Amino acid sequence: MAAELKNSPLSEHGVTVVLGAQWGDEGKGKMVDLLAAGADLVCRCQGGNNAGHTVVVEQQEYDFHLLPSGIINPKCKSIIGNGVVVHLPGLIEELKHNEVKGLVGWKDRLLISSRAHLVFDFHQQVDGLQELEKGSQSLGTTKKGIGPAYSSKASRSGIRIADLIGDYAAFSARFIDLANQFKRIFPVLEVNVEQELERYKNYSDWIRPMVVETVSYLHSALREKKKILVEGANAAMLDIDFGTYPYVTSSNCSIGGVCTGLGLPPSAIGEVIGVVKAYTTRVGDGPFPTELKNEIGDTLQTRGGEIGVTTKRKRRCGWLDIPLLEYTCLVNGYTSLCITKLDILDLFAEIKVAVAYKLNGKRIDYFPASASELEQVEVEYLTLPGWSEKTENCRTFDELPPNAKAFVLKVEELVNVKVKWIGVGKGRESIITL
Ligand code: 2SA
Ligand code: GDP
Ligand code: MG
Repeated sequence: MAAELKNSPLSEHGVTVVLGAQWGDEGKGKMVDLLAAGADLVCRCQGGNNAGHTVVVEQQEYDFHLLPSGIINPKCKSIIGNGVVVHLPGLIEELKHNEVKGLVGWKDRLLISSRAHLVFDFHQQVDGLQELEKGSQSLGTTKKGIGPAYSSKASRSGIRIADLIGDYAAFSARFIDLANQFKRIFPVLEVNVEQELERYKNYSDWIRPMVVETVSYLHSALREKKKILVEGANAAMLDIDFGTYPYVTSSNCSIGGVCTGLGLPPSAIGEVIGVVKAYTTRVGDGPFPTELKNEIGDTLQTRGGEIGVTTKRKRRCGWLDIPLLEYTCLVNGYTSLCITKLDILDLFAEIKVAVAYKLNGKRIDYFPASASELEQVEVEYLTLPGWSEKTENCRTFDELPPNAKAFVLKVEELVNVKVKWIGVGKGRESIITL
């Protein structure tokens, strides 16, 4: 079992939240796994199995999509909250796949909200068809049915876990209605209703023991002063409201999603950790001001192993973007930062950091709301000297090369939030606590 993280902010007085500060894949999974060693509960509040969170323990690499990254920890309960959309075949597959890698005892630790909505296979098919229809305007979704499932939820025809484990005849009728709704829009959609209903009957028996009314469960945990950790999925720039709309996912991946996705009031929230990759990546389409479509970008991609955990797509890479971080900090109110993947920058002679955006030659003091405006910004960079030294084995801030320290302190100064952790490798041990 992992040792408790030094400087852990987990407290009996406030829920600790881990959020992605860029476009996702910042290394939230690793941070959550580390913090989970001291947690009683680890919760997912939004998204679905579009997310891909990697945890590396003694050379074994686990990938989690719907499961909270704390699931490995034998001492804490893992909760899939009401704001998550759940594809049950995907969840079963994920459990099997990670069992092979050594995940044990999850049955006693996994709890699922009765209010969580279901993602059906036809939602996934529709996701693919919608992308196809958009052609060159496609969003580059993961095709996991996330958009269509949240659309069903918002249009009030969605089906929840509570419906599945309740009256099966009522569930069946709603399933048929929902499938027909989509078939009217997409006549090519293939849904074998009979087969699906039979399959879901089995799923309902399988899932019943794990289903909980998680709002009261969480609030009793709060009263009992349990240590609660929330794992954000995706990231602020993919937030349906604050991200680069329409190139976003369909949930609130910023702080608001923690409250709505778990039934927690803002007053319950304590530390908000923003996880920041030392450079920027994005997977899928949409504007990306600091993107490097050159050798430097290719080097970041290969050195960083920047490949989607869910879809295996190559991630686009670019320099760190401070205006973006300042913006997501406004929305999320980070109380501390964790900078990850500093080691990936080890070999660069010079490292650039975007410090301002200009439009029509003038600096702007807001983050553009429209994708087309964001595409037009001119980026102003600060160039910092690299350190050309391996940082992977550094375990204290003092052991880092001077220029690496200066990079971290510069980010801290520019974003104006304390950096409390620095990642220098994939494994649990590769973390520096400040
Ligand atoms: P969706 O499937 O409707 O949520 O896609 C909408 C946009 O959100 C992006 N998105 C992601 N971006 C980064 N990481 C994600 N998880 C996987 C990973 C992604 C993968 O950990 O690598 O494997 O490709 C994630 N999930 C959704 C997506 O690319 C679209 O731009
Ligand atoms: P998440 O979606 O935010 O949980 O991140 P992903 O798991 O999608 O992608 C992050 C990748 O970076 C994973 O392969 C992690 O194992 C890896 N990683 C996390 N932190 C570090 C770090 O500090 N250094 C290096 N080299 N890799 C890291
Ligand atoms: Mg990821």
